[in-house]
Amino acid sequence: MTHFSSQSFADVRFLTSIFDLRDLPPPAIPEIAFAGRSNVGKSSLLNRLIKRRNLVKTSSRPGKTQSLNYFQVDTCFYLVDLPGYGYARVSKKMQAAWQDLITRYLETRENLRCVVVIVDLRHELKAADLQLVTWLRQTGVPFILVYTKADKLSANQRSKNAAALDAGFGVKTAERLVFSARTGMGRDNLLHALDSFLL
Ligand SMILES: Nc1nc2c(ncn2[C@@H]2O[C@H](COP(=O)(O)OP(=O)(O)O)[C@@H](O)[C@H]2O)c(=O)[nH]1
Ligand SMILES: [Mg+2]
Repeated sequence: MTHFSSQSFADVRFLTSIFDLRDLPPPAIPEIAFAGRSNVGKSSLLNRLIKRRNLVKTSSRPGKTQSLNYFQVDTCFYLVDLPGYGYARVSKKMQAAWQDLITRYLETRENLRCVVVIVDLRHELKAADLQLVTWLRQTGVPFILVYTKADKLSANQRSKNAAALDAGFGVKTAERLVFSARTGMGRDNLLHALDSFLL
């Protein structure tokens, strides 16, 4: 059994894009989902995690990923890139459809072990992120918060912003980590955290 902390992702492959939950792969192996606002750096985080340059397509054009994108790591688990939320320039109807898809997925997916909620360390607490975290708590879905794009801030600003976000989300230091897809900062911590959900 391969675990995250082995850090060897011998075989990571794109499996499928899901637009309809009836098409989800069989829940035969555990999965970890990655959620966040559009353009937060979700795909970049995934690529850094699996050490693939651009297996997960990144884009400077927000609001692009509209499907659940499945990646399979060896025969052991799935990583799921969820559609980004909170992109103002898509219609309200479209946003509602996305939210409905994600909510139903998170509520019903039996092999889902953890949701990685990714937020931008540079920004103040956003309502949509707090809403998701609150909902995950209420629903009882395990999650971990990742504050990303840390390379864009000084060490001082990092701790200041992280403390403000901690207070806003109501999390302890152990329930979140600081990350950078650009430098790889926080990667090991994230691997260890995810490992504990896969055991
Ligand atoms: N400096 C820096 N830029 C990042 C980081 N993560 C993502 N980006 C940039 O942010 C933009 C959006 O990234 P992407 O991964 O496509 O975001 P997604 O929409 O959440 O999947 C791209 O231009 C990335 O290069 C990071 O940790 N540091
Ligand atoms: Mg993306």
